[in-house]
Amino acid sequence: KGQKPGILWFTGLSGAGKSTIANLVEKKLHLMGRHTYLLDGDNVRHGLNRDLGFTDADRVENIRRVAETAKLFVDAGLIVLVSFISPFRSERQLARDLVQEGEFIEIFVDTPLSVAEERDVKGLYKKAREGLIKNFTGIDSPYEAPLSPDIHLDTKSGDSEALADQIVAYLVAKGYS
Ligand code: GGZ
Repeated sequence: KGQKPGILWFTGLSGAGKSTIANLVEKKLHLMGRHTYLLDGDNVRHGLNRDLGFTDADRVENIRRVAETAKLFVDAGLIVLVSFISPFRSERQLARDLVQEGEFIEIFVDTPLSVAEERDVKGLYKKAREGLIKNFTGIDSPYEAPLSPDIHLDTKSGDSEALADQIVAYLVAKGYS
């Protein structure tokens, strides 16, 4: 059985659905007998990166540390799922350059701002529009969409299961089974 390690790097706006899809993919990988680890704001921004906020400089450092951490898990042989906005192309490229070619899979969770803002599950967009949250991605802080992601997810259907299946199919085709 193959145990190829790698990084599944989810990028997209707040509320795009990154974490929902990443969690579903992780479950499917477990059923396939793969050892995984999920890095996201919940387990990183409250611990390792609790000194960082949302200025450009802090986001750069957030993603740099996350990328280095993901590389350590790859060294340990795991499939790492990384779920952060990761708004800057240059930092996503740095993350890619830390591992072997083919071990970094960039997944663009392409939910338009209008859709994420309309859903506003956590009410953060409303707060950002009211000026209660500064430097909010898509409002007053930039998001640089991937130009050539390895996987481009169209979330219009809202079918997270199908999107997770799309990622697993890609992995199987690349020898990750
Ligand atoms: C963007 C913010 C901000 C600002 C708090 N801008 O939807 P969420 O709540 O759960 O996910 C968002 C999360 C983004 O953190 P990341 O570590 O992924 O960002 S980055 O990769 O840019 O470093 C959102 C919440 O934190 N949040 N303030 N100003 N998102």
